[in-house]
Amino acid sequence: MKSYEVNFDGLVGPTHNYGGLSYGNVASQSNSQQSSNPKEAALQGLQKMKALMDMGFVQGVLAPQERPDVAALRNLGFSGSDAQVIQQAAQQAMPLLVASCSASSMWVANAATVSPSADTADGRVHFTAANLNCKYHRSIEHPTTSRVLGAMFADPQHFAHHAALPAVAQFGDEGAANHTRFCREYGEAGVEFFVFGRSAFDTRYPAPQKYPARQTLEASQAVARLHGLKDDGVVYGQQNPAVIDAGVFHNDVIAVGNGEVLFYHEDAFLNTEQMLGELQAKLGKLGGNFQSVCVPRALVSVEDAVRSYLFNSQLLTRADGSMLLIVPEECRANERVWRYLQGLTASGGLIREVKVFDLKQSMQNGGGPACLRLRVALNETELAAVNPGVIMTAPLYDTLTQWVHKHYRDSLRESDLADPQLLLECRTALDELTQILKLGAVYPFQIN
Ligand code: SUG
Repeated sequence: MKSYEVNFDGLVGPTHNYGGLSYGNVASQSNSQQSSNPKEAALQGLQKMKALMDMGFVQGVLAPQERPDVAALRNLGFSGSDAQVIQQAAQQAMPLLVASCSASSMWVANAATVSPSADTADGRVHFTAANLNCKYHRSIEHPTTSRVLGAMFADPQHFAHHAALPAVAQFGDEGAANHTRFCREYGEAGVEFFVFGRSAFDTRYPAPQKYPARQTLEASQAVARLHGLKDDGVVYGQQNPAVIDAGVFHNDVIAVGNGEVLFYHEDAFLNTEQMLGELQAKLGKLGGNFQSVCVPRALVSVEDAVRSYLFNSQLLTRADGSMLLIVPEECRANERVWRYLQGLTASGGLIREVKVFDLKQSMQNGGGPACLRLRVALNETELAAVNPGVIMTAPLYDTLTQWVHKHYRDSLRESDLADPQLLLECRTALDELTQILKLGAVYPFQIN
């Protein structure tokens, strides 16, 4: 049976802004308080989706969340009408209003961890929503994420959904950003590679000194158990704590994998040789041939990797079996990274082509091409069971583009977040969106 890796990209929400909310994420911190352009952000994302669809890849779309999150503000003690809740928060606790307005759900690589049916004990595709416990503004995403994923992958015969792990730091889980799957064909059993930043219970594992390690080993192990993965189909690897302290807050900022290939930076992991050996042995048992492409620090420093987001790229298999790398414009702007990429494609190796996308609005908050997509490997039957409203087509692209032009502002600053009109604009836009994507009622304002 034919199988696909479908990229579901997060549609940027109408409140996209630069809140400086993510300690340890260099871009988020350094662009704090800049004026954002939500319309441009959403259009940049849509253009990437359209380009991949035009290249022949199956592309999906994942809806943004209701922001400002008035219910979250009510949980923190603000009361009255929705407009009063926002007004009180603006007067008494602006950081909480900013957090409740973040459009961070666009980075859907953090929405969930997904295991394809070929890997799981019950032969269904499993999803565990990420608790995103490290940052308050992200920790409020998972209830709506679960509803949206439930509306997209609704058929219980093919899809199993797990609630987010317990909301404590010991089970900090950031989803697919720290999860990669290696396989021969997407529909065949593969090896799922979970990368963690620290252990919550075992002091033998080192931890970063400066910035938080967002993913724990225990969270990754719990997800593997929930999904019914076999020990032979799982490898755990630890991120090098030094790179977390250099701004690598998720593993997808320093490594990316696809098919049988891992593309990574020399400094990305601890015990790299042992880990690569395990990946090779386990994929080998499944008949696969694990291959790795290491980028040496002598050619690209960790700092250049973080600045350019070289590894936050999408590594895609083309029809002829060769690979294509989708990178952000910032890679072309960095002389050393661009030279490396030109050498890489000219070398006749696995990665033959590089395509550049302008995703500046998202990049300024630390979200590159790979952050914006959630990969779901599906066989033909499963693909047919996905809600067809969320699969990108030329008419859907046109409809979504018009929808963005109709509803989005082209400038947003912190002071605009207190405008009660913004809430109404967002709800009107999202209500229309649920009809366009045929999601049913998924937002708090539609349910309560
Ligand atoms: O969680 N930035 C996100 C970026 C997530 C990137 N995702 C992956 N690497 N997969 C984060 O740090 C910044 C929001 C702000 O500052 O306004 C933010 O949440």
